[in-house]
Amino acid sequence: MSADAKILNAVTTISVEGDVAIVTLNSPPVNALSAPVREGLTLGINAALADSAVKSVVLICDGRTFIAGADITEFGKAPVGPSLQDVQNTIENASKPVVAAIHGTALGGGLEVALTCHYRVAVPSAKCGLPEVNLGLLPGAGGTQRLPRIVGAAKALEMMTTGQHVPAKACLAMGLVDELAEEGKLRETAVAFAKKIVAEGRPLKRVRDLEDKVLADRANPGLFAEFRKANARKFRGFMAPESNIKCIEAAVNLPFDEGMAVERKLFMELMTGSQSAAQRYVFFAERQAAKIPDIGDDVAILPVKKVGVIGAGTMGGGISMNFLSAGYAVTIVETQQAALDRGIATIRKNYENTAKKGRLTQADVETRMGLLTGTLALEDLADCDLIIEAVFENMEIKKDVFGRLDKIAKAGAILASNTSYLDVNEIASATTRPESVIGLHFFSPANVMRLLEIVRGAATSKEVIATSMQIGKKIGKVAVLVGVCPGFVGNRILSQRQREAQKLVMEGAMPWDIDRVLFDFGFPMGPFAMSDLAGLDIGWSKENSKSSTIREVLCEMDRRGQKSGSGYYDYDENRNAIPSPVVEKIILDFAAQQGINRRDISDEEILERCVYPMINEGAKILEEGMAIRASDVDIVWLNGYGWPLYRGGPMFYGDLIGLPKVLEKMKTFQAQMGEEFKPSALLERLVAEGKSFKDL
Ligand code: 3H9
Repeated sequence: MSADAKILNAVTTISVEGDVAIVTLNSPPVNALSAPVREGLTLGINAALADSAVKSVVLICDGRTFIAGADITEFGKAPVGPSLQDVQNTIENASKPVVAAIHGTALGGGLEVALTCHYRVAVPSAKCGLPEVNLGLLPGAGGTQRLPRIVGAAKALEMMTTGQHVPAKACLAMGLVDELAEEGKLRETAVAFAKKIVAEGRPLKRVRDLEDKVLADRANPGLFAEFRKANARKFRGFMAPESNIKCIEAAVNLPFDEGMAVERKLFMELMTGSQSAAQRYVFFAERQAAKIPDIGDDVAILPVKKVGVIGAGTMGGGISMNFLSAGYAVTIVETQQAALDRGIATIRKNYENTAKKGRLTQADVETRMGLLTGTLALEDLADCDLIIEAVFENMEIKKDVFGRLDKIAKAGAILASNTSYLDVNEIASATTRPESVIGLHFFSPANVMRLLEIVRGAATSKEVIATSMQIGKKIGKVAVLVGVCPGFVGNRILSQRQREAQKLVMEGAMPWDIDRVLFDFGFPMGPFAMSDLAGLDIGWSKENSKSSTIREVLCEMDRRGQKSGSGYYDYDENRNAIPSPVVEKIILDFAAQQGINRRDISDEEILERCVYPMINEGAKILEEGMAIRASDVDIVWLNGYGWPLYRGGPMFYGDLIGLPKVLEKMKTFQAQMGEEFKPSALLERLVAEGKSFKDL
């Protein structure tokens, strides 16, 4: 705050430099448009207009960012203070030019405020975006009508349906920003710019009055149909992208005020719907997952520079790529030279494929590969700060590796297992330093999937946990802390769904019925299509195969999934899955052999049988303290297993449909089919108390 600044309210000051008034907002953490910020903006602009010595106004923010949007925590509550629209009208209709000075991010309502300013100046590191779509919304403060008027429909479609944060340079190129300031010199540049436009007598440029871009778009009616078609798969199930598109269509085809009415109507529809509620919940849930109640900021973070990875297979290679991409030196260990060479070649090939798509430069590829060392000697991991084991999923092998690591690794090194199922405490018992042992469960493909389950052993130290959480963030993962139990959170819940899917197939459904129901629910694919993709022969061997399950029979017939051309499905030359009469016959034969009277199974039953036991298992996980909070379970399923974002995760979904309904169905299934459906004590308790998971 400059010395002569006048305080307008708790978050706003105004100062005058020459004939430029500078209105500064300071509302940490992200200057969101809360009631005090809206009030401060109104006071600031009005004070500047009332001061006859002032000829122009700069709107700037203190702290890490320009206004990052509406205050999401206010959504659904009774409105307080001036409305955002009133604030925007005050700015846009001001008789003196208002310049937005942007650093950090101008997002959502923040960019919409900047769009009511007459000009925009930004530092190169700044980014602008309308990310409402990611909250299941659309920009509801005129952004849908103003953005197309300034950048055209094509760019608006891209920005608003992806929510991307566009760098200032690109904003300058598309006219969204009028001038770039040197980094660190935003305030003086914006003030100089404001003086310049006054001196040059430039008009008060109101974006709402711009017409040339939308007129040009009106001449291209195919634009919207093509965009919808090109993105149909990506937008499947989501309501917000289509509503955003409709608003941009309105901007192109209707006068401003009519377009605003369309925006308002569609915004309210989304805002009151369950999809946006789910997506807003996920926004906070992701941030919440990073917070561990018994680990405060005072816990020391261990220095990690060098990473060792044991195993150069698909998993070890993918794990290594995460670290190489984030700039860590990685040593990867294999037992055979050929396997090591193959692993390293695959890493290079993956990077080169990314480079071919233009998402990396060849120099980036070389930098990353330059950080990688391959070796056959475990001893070469002696100077690593973090060692991740990704060997075969077998307790004896893992214990042997950890026993050897214990003798090799330097004191204080973090020893991590990528086990997806095994007991991390037992693995730790093979060392003399269980406090340094932790589970880091990556999901395949490990260089792509966002989820990282961090498994806290009984003795794992707080420093090791805090460091692992931070590393997860650095390598771009969503890290969730879980406890030691078979399958941890993700696979433990998955096993419920898999069990029911297999049972349903015997009872009367076909794999494609189950896949269709789960696909329609919003999963990218159902369990059988997934098995075909992953390969039915994972963990299968010819010698031990006894035709005792459908999967074994399929593998014995060399129907091992997509890679062998058939599995649960047949595949055409374009890899389209086709229900297989062969598989149908195998299933019917199996059922007949077991004396099962097959019956018609409704889609509703398929969904309830697959999903309710997952919710129930999530409740057991919470009751046992294997996850810190219900939303952590949801984050696992959203980021590791393709749970549809707009349904918020299994626990959110349970709350949405109502826990009494889930409990009642579980009891009915229990009576019909046995103890696999026994309701968890937590579920019973919550229902008895009239509560839901969100109340925990
Ligand atoms: C909108 O604008 C609707 C309008 O069109 C229509 C209105 C009528 N509100 O992410 P971080 C909190 S919709 C409230 O860790 P970073 C966040 O929870 C909005 N709180 O920091 C966290 O709290 P805590 C459109 C918010 O540096 C803290 O700030 N805008 C909001 O990694 C730090 O956040 C968006 O969707 C908010 N809007 O990233 C932008 N934003 O410390 C959403 C953040 O207690 N925000 N918080 O956990 C972001 O994308 C990132 O926060 C940002 C900073 C990039 C800004």
